[in-house]
Amino acid sequence: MSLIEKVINKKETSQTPIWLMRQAGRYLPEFKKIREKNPNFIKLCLNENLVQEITLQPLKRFNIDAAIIFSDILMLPYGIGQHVEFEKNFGPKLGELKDVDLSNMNEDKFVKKLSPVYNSFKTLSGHLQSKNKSLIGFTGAPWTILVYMLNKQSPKKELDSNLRDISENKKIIKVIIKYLKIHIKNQIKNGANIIQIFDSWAGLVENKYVGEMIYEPNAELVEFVKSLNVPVICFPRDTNDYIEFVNEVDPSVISLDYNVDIKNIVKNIKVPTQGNLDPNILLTNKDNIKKHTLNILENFKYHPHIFNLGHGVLPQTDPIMVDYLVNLVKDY
Ligand code: 1CP
Repeated sequence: MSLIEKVINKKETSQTPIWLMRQAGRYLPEFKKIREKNPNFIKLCLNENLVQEITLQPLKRFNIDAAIIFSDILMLPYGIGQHVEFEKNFGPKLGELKDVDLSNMNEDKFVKKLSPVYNSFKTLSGHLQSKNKSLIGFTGAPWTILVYMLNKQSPKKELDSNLRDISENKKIIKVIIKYLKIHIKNQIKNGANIIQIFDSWAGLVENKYVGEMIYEPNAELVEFVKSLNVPVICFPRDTNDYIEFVNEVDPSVISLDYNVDIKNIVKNIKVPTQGNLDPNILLTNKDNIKKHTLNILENFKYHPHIFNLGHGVLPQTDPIMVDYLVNLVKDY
């Protein structure tokens, strides 16, 4: 059993494992080199050899406890037939959802389209098992996927008008959940030991719709992952009540953003936690990184905890600072 699985299953607190959201990718020179030669991001996510190489890049550099598959939450809209591309210095650009012919989509077609992703899990899984490290699979949460599918690009800080029709949203979320379950099932079948569900835009939902747009869809997926005997980490970024989220959704682990009051969390949340160093801290200096890291470790000393950031590693991060952070946690 890997160290992360010990924290989750056995509530181990003697050693704190660490991995980082967005640990593979944009801040690593060895990734940028590959990316330059592969301008089509979707194609890159479907290139089994390169996915393996990129997924393992951070493990070659740092003493981290898990690999997260190099892929993207937008492989789901791609899989059901929505046009998805990534434009340099802009981000994702999606086609119209109304152009997607869902009556012509089914489980077999979807799995066939994403089969290179599942093959990558198979190869990586064998490799990581021998090193006793976890292989993390992931998806976006239904609401966050819906945001991209309807908004067709990254959202702004407030909710765009095309996302305000709640009954229409619920219909689309049903379809998203159907294919998310297929996507999760195939990741697990091919070797994912843990699933993380990214609800990166949970913070955009008005309070009165949090039940329908955040809690219920996450709870349905959590129950599904648990039924496959795999732990599930939820990351409802910027949601206004993590304690209520845990009570309603019951994830195996709750991943915290960097705005939460961790003392209150330790007091009121029983499930293992993950997080929550502000990724901007990695852009400062070693003394400051040490101060903030030790503060998090002290607060979670008696609570099962997986060290991570409060959101993804920023592109301008110096890998030397990441190495420094990992060693701090490992030497604690
Ligand atoms: O241009 C490039 O070089 C591509 C940059 C990039 C990378 C490296 C994108 C585009 N996606 C990824 C990989 C990725 N995405 C991973 C695997 C790597 C790892 O974590 O180590 C993961 C887990 C994701 C997840 C993801 N994609 C999320 C959830 C996490 C988060 O950051 O909130 C989201 C929202 C996306 C959408 C996405 N993918 C890429 C971009 C530029 C965006 C938009 C982000 C935004 O709207 O702010």
